[in-house]
Amino acid sequence: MKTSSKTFRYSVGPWNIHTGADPFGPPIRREVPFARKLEMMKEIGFDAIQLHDDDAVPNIHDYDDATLRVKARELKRELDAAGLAAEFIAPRLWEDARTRDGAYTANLKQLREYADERSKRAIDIAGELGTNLIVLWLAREGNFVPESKCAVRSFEYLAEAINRMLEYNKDIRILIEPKPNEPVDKSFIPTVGHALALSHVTSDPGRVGVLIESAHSLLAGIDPADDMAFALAQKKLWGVHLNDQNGLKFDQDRSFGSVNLRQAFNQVRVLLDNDYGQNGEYVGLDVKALRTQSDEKAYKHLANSLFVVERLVEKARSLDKEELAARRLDMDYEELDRYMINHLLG
Ligand code: GLO
Ligand code: MG
Repeated sequence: MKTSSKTFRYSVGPWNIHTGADPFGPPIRREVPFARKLEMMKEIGFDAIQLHDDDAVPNIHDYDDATLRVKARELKRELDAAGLAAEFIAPRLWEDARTRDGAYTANLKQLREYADERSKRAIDIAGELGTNLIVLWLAREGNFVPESKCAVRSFEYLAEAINRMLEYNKDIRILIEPKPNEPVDKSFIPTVGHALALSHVTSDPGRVGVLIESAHSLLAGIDPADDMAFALAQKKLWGVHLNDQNGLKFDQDRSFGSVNLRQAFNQVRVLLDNDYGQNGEYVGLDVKALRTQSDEKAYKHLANSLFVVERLVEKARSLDKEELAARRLDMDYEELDRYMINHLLG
């Protein structure tokens, strides 16, 4: 189900093609080799790949700085050959034992130093891959035990860590990807509002924006389209992770539009109406295949999500703008609702 003439440029992460393991069950599909993932992504219609630092250079701790750069350059050649750009690098600050108490907000100084070092390496890798975008999903920056960390000091730690990254490389831009919970219970940066407040206390707010994931907004009880609008109004929406989510549960990363099509429509509409993508931004997906999918069918969530975005673009373009304007003036929002539902059903 390949989409030919696309409106947006699309990106996806290698973790979105996965073995189906979850906290309650082991892998049920074969691991797909990285090169095959690239091939599949290109075939489905993606333009770029999102990478964690150790997706780019596996066993990242085995190399000195110079070898790390050599490894990253090898990947750059592989991506060029596959016809895929690198959208961003995200330091994976949640798997290593040294990040078990958070990374930038860990209580122990040597653990915070590890987070700094790891972030610098991610920045070096990004440079070699031809991207200046660094995504910070602040996975474990929060608490389970409220008295375990000083929340005020933690906010300062986050700003200081971002400042050190901005100072380390003057070209990078940082995209904070907020999420209210999971794996941590209570995150210090749960929403887009918090992320932008953090941006404003850094040394260079012009270089710190956000990446909004639909499911993360939903987990915070916020409409993702409104979150996107809020960031767009401030020219801070530099990335999105489109997916879907059924209520306030665990992070489901469902295929885009599979739970709430009208909500999905409004995300596409707000992106389209505000020229998202005109400065090179990608429409990123962060979706997982259902555990029931077989090896051969474990790519459909990617193709389907991309297809749904493009179908919703068509729906947004064919909206009767005069009808919308008239209903806003006469405030007949019941009629507007009927029109919208009928339009989406049609
Ligand atoms: C998890 C996040 C995660 C990030 C990725 C890139 O909930 O959505 O998938 O998007 O690590 O930062
Ligand atoms: Mg995400």
